Amino acid sequence: MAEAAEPPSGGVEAAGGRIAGRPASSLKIVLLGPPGAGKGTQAEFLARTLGIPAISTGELLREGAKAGSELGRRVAAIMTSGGLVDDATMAEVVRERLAQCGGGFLLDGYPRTVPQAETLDWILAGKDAGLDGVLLVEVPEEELVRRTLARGREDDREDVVRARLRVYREKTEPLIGYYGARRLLHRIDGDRSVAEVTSQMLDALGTLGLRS
Ligand code: B4P
Repeated sequence: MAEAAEPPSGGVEAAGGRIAGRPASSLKIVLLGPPGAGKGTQAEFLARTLGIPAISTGELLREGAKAGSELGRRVAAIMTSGGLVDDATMAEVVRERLAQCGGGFLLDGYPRTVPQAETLDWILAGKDAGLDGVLLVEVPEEELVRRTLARGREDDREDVVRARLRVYREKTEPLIGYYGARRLLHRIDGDRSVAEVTSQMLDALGTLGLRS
């Protein structure tokens, strides 16, 4: 079982630095992984380090639900039951948010289905850009259940967490093959301390472009 700890601050590129010969601020990264894998935890630190915005679709939906917006009212029940919000709604949410990004970004929690990945490819093609890498955070199921129950969000009840894991296996896991075939996938052992997971991610980002 991994212990949460402060991420490393030494030896990493500062915002405005370069990664694999490119300005870190131009990187377009996706964080993929099951619920509770630590995507949000890592996204915050990585985004700050690279100088790019972290875009969490879960957070955008929760904000909408809290504010009682039309979108929020539509998605609140789906989220509390552990289901996925429909692809068309998510396309709208992500297209709007990405339109505000000039350079790079870190997407946390999107895409979660193959149609969402196709939508993202389509949005990026319109910007004459493509993804630089996909970091897949892998954690054993019992540790995921332990972490999410300890987190205690509204959708972190055991029955809901198990339902979300089933949805992940059925709808999101196919993305491993989708991005693997495009040589974008980097596997990260998420069952380590927060700092160790961050280090693996920075190492993986340092190899971007070396495999093509
Ligand atoms: P999200 O908000 O994306 O939440 P998550 O996947 O559950 O969590 P995450 O992996 O970010 O884990 P965290 O860092 O918090 O999704 C929520 C819901 O929104 C979805 O179920 C769905 O309904 C909807 N949704 C979102 N995007 C969608 C999309 N694209 N399509 C359709 N629906 C969508 O870490 C978890 C806990 O572990 C924390 O308490 C943390 O402190 C701890 N932790 C983290 N790293 C650790 C480590 N290394 N060791 C020990 N503990 C650690």
